[in-house]
Amino acid sequence: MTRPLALVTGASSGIGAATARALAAAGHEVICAARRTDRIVDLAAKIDGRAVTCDVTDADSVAELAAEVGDQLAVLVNNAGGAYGLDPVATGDIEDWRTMYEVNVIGTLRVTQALLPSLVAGEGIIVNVGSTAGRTSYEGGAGYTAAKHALATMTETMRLELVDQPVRITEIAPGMVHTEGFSLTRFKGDSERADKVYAGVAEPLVADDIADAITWMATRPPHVNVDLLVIKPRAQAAAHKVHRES
Ligand code: 8X3
Repeated sequence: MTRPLALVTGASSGIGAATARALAAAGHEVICAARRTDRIVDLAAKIDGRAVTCDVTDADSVAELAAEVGDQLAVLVNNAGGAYGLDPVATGDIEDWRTMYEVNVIGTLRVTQALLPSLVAGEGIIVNVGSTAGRTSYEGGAGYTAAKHALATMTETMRLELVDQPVRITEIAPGMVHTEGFSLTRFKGDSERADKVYAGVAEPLVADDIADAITWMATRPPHVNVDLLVIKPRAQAAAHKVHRES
């Protein structure tokens, strides 16, 4: 039997890799897209999927990805993204801001534009991986919160514009998720600072928690649009309100 086709960007690690595994377990053929070819080749082999090397900031690369997808797509998970730096606005690094906007916002736009016809043809769903950072602001986070707010607005706008089309437009907004890469990227490889983010938090979310939620969103019947799913660990009541055990 033909499996419905799913595509996950940023599938080389963390939430993306976990989501590729979860969608495959739920019966999808999954295209794993990311820049790090060796990682996605391994993952695709394990889940009987396909690996496509792709940089969402590169138009040619995304065009090749769209060609690999073909004319029908059931699930697009726009997961490629990330945070770079935690500087105040006054001293924020413009290149960090540019990178965050390029990957989280323009990258999602580029992939979405390229695949929208296939998603409409496949009565598909888009799951944009946003963040609680797209719903609130916090000191030092502005480059990232601004990008995730933009992503949230893009998602809402698309849902308005495509209301008469057979495609679902959704966002998942995770809070604190302990993955191998997120905080390490934010602190540019400084593992001590990265570890402090999760210090004392009994149970931060893990990538599988988000993958499970995305898979649930994607496997609802075609008339059910989960507009926005905000998901945080029990120990995190708000961005600033995290319970830590000393
Ligand atoms: C990750 C959540 O709190 O680091 O998207 O912005 S946070």
